[in-house]
Amino acid sequence: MAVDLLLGLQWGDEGKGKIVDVLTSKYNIIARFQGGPNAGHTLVFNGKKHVLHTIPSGIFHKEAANLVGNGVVIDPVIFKKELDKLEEQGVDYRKSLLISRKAHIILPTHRLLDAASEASKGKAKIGSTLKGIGPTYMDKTGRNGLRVGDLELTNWKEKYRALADKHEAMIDFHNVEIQYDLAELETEFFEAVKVLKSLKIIDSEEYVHQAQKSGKTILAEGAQGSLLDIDFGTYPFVTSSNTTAAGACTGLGVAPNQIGEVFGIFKAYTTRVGSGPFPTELFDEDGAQMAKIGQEFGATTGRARRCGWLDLVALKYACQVNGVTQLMMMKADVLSGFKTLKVATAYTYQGETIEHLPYNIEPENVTPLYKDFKGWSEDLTGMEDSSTLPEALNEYIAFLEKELEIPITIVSVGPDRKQTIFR
Ligand code: 2SA
Ligand code: MG
Repeated sequence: MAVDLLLGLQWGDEGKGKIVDVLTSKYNIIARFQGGPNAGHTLVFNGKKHVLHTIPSGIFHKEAANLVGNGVVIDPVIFKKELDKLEEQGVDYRKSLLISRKAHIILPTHRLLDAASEASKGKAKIGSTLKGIGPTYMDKTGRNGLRVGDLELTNWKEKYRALADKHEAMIDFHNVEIQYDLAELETEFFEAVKVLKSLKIIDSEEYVHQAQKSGKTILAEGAQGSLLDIDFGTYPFVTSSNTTAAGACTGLGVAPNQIGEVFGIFKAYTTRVGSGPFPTELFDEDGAQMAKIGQEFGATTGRARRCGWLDLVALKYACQVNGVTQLMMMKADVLSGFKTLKVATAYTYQGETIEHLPYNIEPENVTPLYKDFKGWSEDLTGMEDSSTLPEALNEYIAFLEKELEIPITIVSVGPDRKQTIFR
């Protein structure tokens, strides 16, 4: 069986967690393939909100297996907290949660290094979630990392110590004030490692391969968004993994010719949390309305998200890089009540009109060109059927489908599982 992918097409927070949860009943295995606890995947059902960071969004479904793939970076401390929360809610994760031996471990000193690196950059900081993501992937590609499989070796603490000592020297090198008590952080870390080691640790690429051979269905769950991809995002204001489709191949061991559907998730408008260029960003009442109605705050850090109009130039680029086969439009309900909606269809770049994403989309380089759409006033949050959607919204959707040449198969009209309209 081919592996289906679900990816964010913007700067993250598109609502991937919600859709994975909605689709999980169709899959045997849900697998995360990149990122780590920088992610915040929000699920709402039975009147309750759940936020997952490292654990796949299929965990609330008893029948599904949930795999943390080799491309993911795991902070045992945050992971343990997530497990504790699941336990409180009566979720029996021991049978269904699987962890790749080849996933890398985030050390306490990786978090400190992240903080030191950001502090040393001053105004040019990335706006990292400070979860140690960048430094951990640096150690992975630098061939110094500690992996889950290492924890099974008797001398893993020696490897840990050598790496942590090196990190301390690197923190000093940044020459910024970082307050920390490493002994305290390590006590918490070693406790959490024990918990991690008690889980089902597997050779995940073999597991995925056998699952495919035996006809099991797999959904790969992306984290962050395509414009935060280390290669194709707005570098250096990106995360440190491949958030795009190719990341699922390297982050799970799935061959490229084994990819099936690619579900591209996007918000009906755009948000970004952290630094970096955002051509359609709004600094007016419209932006404030999106932030307020859409409750646009980081699910991991609580930071306010920046808001703006939908950017079709960037969205086309993301569809192209990922090979999206179906689109899913989120938070359509948040746009109710706007008199006019705008979609950026091109940019003015160096005096010319362009329709592709150029190398540099800093505000001084690009000016978005907008097409106006009539808004709608109807409250969508109680709607259950696509036939009830307002005409103006249908026109908005039809325009996007025509421009992107990909069908929009889901329109989300609220955070709850039930507020999902299939088309
Ligand atoms: P990092 O932590 O080193 O990966 O940060 C690098 C950039 O990537 C952005 N980033 C994110 N953007 C949106 N959502 C993310 N997850 C959380 C959420 C974020 C939060 O779901 O709301 O709570 O603030 C996420 N993770 C990383 C980050 O903002 C940097 O721009
Ligand atoms: Mg999020």
